[in-house]
Amino acid sequence: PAEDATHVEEIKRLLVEQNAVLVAHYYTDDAIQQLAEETGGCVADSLEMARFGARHEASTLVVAGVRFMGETAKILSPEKRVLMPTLEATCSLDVGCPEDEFAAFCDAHPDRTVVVYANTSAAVKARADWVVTSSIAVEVIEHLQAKGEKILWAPDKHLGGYIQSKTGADMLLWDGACIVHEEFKAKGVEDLKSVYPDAAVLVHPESPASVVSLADVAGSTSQLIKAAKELPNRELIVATDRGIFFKMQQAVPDKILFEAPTAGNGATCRSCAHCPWMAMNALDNLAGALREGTGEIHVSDELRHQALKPLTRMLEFQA
Ligand code: CIZ
Ligand code: SF4
Repeated sequence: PAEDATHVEEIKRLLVEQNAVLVAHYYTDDAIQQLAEETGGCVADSLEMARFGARHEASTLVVAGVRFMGETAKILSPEKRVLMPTLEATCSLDVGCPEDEFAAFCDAHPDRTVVVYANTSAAVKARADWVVTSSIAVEVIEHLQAKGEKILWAPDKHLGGYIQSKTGADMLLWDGACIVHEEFKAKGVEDLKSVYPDAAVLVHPESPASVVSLADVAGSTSQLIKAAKELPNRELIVATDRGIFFKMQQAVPDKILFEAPTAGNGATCRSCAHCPWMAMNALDNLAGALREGTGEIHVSDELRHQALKPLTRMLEFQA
């Protein structure tokens, strides 16, 4: 619509005027991902968003995603102004792991190395020995296991269980889940697979184990896009937020992508596999943030220093 075009022009102008760059997650709306691409920003998973933002010479980062992504950007780039289209965009993993309860859990298990998923608040990261994203979680846990360490893992129990099954590590799991991925149903994937027997199944490991067990490839968003390119299959059944289809279809224009069903009867639910918090990022509030300077992320110096340690471990481990 005309209104969108007006917002797009305004955002492009403000990005230049304010020496700002747009960093967007794969799960945001197509229009936002497209704008990030067109303006020299990036569309990525949370690890690459953080790296890109830290390396970029812009003085303002506009982070289209959810709260923890903005916080991570600020922790890694304290000298930059970090804006988000809305500060209301959170994550069920973050919400389900409050700092006080998490600290008590850690205190009760002092013999364990604390590894937290990136989808957590700065305060929870501050309590951790390691932060990981789903792209490198298995490798980090293998590394710790080789040193004989026992793990306390938070917050995603499905991802934790998946890593445990891959590595055999001793992991104590926090009871958290992603409300989007938890909805995928094995029965629905099996039914779809019976209609398209040659389709490969791609699953993000925030999904239940019964769904991951059907996967030809389980991995992070960036790993799933890579797999879509490398697999010979022409048809792909994809169990992750449908925002990923924008970049995945670009990567494999000739392949047919199916959303994995979120209902047991095999019917594809058009609205379930989309994160309600990612969906809060829109062209109008993005333009508003740049115009008014709203949605700025602040992290106290103390918290920043504490959270930087486990984040730096992650970045250095991968480098
Ligand atoms: O589910 C999410 O929020 C993911 C996959 C985040 C990320 O990019 O690691
Ligand atoms: Fe959190 Fe799930 Fe949304 Fe990702 S998709 S931000 S894990 S609720």
